[in-house]
Amino acid sequence: MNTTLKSIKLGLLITSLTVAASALAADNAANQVALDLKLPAPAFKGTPKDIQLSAYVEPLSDKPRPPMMVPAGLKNLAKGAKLTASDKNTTASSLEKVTDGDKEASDQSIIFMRKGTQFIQVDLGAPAEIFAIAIWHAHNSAKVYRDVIVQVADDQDFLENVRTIFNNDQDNTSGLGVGTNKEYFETHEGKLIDAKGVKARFVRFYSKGSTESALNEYTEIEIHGRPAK
Ligand SMILES: [Ca+2]
Ligand SMILES: [Ca+2]
Repeated sequence: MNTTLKSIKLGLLITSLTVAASALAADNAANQVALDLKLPAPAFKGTPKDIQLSAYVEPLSDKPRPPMMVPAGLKNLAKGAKLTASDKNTTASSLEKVTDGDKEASDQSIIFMRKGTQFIQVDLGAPAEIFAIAIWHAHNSAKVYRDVIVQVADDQDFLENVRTIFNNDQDNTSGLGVGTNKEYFETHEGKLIDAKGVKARFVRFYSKGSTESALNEYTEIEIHGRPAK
């Protein structure tokens, strides 16, 4: 084979590979849908009252959040998953409220955990691909939660293959590493985190009180994903 023929063949090969790759990308994009997130009614309006904020709080937006694109056919895997908490006074029946679908701002929709860094842990029962995580701590008033950290792991003790999906503990007061994500105001939209298809069975949701109280509040947690292949 002469050199010209070789380079023509190579050129054709590269062209067909490029065509195949862009067809695959188009196919993946075609299977993406906007995440279907059911939002509760907003409970407060307007500018937050005068509260002590850190230098890294996202300003409160007055526009709806743009939709997140995710693969079609995801389910909220947190629904019916086994829940545990670092605060051993948290009863099973109160933990159930975190995945009961009620995201309202009323007192009976919110559960409390003691002060300090506390977590709720979700056992999905089997490894899953996780694309979107939504958290509502409590949106009954304008407040900012401290040390919001979301980690996933392969084991319940969080020793194996621990990955941090979100961390806004920028001064590392919870000791899980310095976070680079921003603090944010709790609203009826909750916090939506892009988990990018991470594969894990266990998910932990940390917090360390808010600008309103040292206690930790939770209203609802959603984990949108699908069984891992
Ligand atoms: Ca709930
Ligand atoms: Ca902190």
